[in-house]
Amino acid sequence: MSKYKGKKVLVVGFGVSGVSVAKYMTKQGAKVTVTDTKQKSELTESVAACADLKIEYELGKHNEATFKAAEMIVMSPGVPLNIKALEGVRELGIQITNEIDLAAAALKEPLIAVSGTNGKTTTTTLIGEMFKADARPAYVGGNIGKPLLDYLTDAIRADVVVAELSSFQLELTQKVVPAVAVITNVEPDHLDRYPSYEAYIAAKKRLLQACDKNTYVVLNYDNEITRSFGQDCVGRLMWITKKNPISIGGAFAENFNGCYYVSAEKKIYAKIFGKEETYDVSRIKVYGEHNKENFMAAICAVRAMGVSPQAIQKVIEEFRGIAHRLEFVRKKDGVFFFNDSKATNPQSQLKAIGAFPTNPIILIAGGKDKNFDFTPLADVVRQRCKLLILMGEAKEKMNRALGDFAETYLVGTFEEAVLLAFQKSRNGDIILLSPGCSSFDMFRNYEERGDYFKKLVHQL
Ligand code: UMA
Repeated sequence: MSKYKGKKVLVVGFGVSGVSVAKYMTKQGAKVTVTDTKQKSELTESVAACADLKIEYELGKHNEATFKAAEMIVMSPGVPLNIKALEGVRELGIQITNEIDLAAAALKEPLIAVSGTNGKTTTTTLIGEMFKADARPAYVGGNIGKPLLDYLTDAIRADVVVAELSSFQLELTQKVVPAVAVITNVEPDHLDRYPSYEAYIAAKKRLLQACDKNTYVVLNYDNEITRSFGQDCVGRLMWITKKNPISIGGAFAENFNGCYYVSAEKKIYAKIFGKEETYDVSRIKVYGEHNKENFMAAICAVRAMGVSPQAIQKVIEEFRGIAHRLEFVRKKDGVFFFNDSKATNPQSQLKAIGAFPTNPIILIAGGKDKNFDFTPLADVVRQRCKLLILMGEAKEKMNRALGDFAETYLVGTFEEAVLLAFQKSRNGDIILLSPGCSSFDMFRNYEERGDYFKKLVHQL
């Protein structure tokens, strides 16, 4: 019998994650109540997805009494933990958890957990593809958009579960003990949710703290924060770096375990627990040098789990990237359009601009500000962007930080931004949507923003 049978479970937030929890918990025999600050009329998709389930609804508000009456509260990642209704709940001893932790507690298969500020979706996808190329089924979910609990509710069978985990999802995890943990990098993000950058780093570090001595831990040596995480790693550490370990020297070079990339040779060298291999990355089809880091992280993760080097090489040559991440949309009148809607922080924008070292760039940016400092972009904007087109809530702030470094236009609508970019473009230019902000001021999510951009571009 399920330990949740008859339990009063409150699901907070009724988006993708909340729906998944509601389905799982009703199947387990729990008494499920769903609360969301949105009205029922704004939640039609979620309500329809759960139409057959016996659920109580409290919509349009979060009622403190409902929180206090619950025996277990399951938070959606987008709901901050400082909402008023949660005050005083902990003292009552009510368990507060999330979808990821519920899944981790019930999973029988090894879990490969991937976090980091940038590159985690690509790395997660690559890991899944590498397993697939080795004829080993993998379930790929988490922050990538497919809830982990669906794997259990739908009784899917796979050899491994690969989960992209955001800092929001890690805030409440207790039961996650990954077989492999990857942290791609940590850079400023979500500063609207966290009181400080340190608090955001601490949330990311929870993945490291979840590891035990058997966990393979993959960290990026070239990122200051993840490099420092190495000191606190209790698991089997593997590094990724774009430097030759010999140039770093000392014990690091002697005991090197992981992957390093040699740009002049276009090769990734892997030294993984005594096994040495070389991967040729001269024919990869995705834009941007930063992708080498994603490939290295994925190679470490899957080699730790025994995926064959042949399967890995096949994916290196065939992988075409993920939607909304430096995605090539179209070439029109000699102008190239790229959709990088997934770039929701300035570091990610830097990588996007850096992916095009020669052609002039018309950058479309802006959206909902997450309390970022955009001044670190000034240099690349000056060097690489011939035009800046700014929109959304953050446009004035971005203009103050970057407007002096390229010809800049502030526009009112997304349509205007795309049209103006095209009017101002010439043969050989790159029109790049890389917002550096979240999309919530104008869209439901970055996917909707990217899809709309692609639609407008195809209409030109
Ligand atoms: N809500 C409340 N009370 C609040 C705040 C929000 O009830 O105080 C409600 C909203 O009205 C809405 C619901 O919560 O109906 C939305 O919940 P959510 O924001 O957790 O979104 P989900 O649809 O459940 O999707 C979540 C993740 N979203 C966020 O973390 C913001 C998805 O990551 C994830 O794919 C999905 O669970 C499955 O795991 C998206 C994301 O933007 C892609 N992630 C951030 C990022 O990558 O930067 C972290």
